Amino acid sequence: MSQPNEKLIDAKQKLARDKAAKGIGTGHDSPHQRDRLPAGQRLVSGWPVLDLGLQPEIPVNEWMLEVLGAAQRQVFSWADFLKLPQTKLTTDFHCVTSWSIFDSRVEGVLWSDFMAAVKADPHATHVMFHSYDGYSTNVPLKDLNEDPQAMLIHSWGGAPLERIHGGPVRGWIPSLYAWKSAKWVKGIEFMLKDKRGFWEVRGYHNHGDPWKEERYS
Ligand SMILES: Nc1nc2c(c(=O)[nH]1)N[C@H]1C(S)=C(S)[C@@H](COP(=O)(O)O)O[C@H]1N2
Ligand SMILES: [Mo]
Repeated sequence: MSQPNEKLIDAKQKLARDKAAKGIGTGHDSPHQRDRLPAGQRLVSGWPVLDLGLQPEIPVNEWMLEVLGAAQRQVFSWADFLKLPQTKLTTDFHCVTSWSIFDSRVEGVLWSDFMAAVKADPHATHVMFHSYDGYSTNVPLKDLNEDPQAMLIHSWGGAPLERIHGGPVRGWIPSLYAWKSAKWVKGIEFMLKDKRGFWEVRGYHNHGDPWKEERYS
């Protein structure tokens, strides 16, 4: 398939708008206590696949990661990316559609190590992740910098990240709902002010903290 699945996108957008209109899942105060399973989530055994109906295939020798926006432009090839410090972590992952998975063994580059390798404008406040399927998602730099598990991953469960899950490289931000973890990442844009990404303009919450149930807005 070479076109996004518009029916699916419209249905998800409608669901988000309906819930938001009823005040469901629009966020609530919570002491930021990190119950391991956030409210409204259930643990699943497999790892579901969600996308826009496109699963781009990018061979690693063609894969590139561009740093753009309020930063010195930089392009990482696959080899460049693997030269950055590599870290293995075991983390949880929570999707707004209510599934959660525990104990994913992931490997890749910690956000803090990525930041050390790029020259971002110190005034940048947000990042837009851009993907090979046309997807995008915005994340405050504060969340990335304060999540010690925020990464760009290339491996999951001890094997290369499968294409269906965003390989060669995807974002991995366990402190936010999974839609903030862009699959098939091709660009990281530093921004001096916030701008909404693909789902954020279609009724999803702008922030997406699972422990505050920031699902829709
Ligand atoms: N490039 C891209 N990244 C994406 C998406 C997408 O459609 N395209 N979907 C998001 C959503 S809504 C979710 S829930 C997770 C799903 O990741 P998974 O398919 O590996 O479970 O990826 C997120 N990242
Ligand atoms: Mo999602």
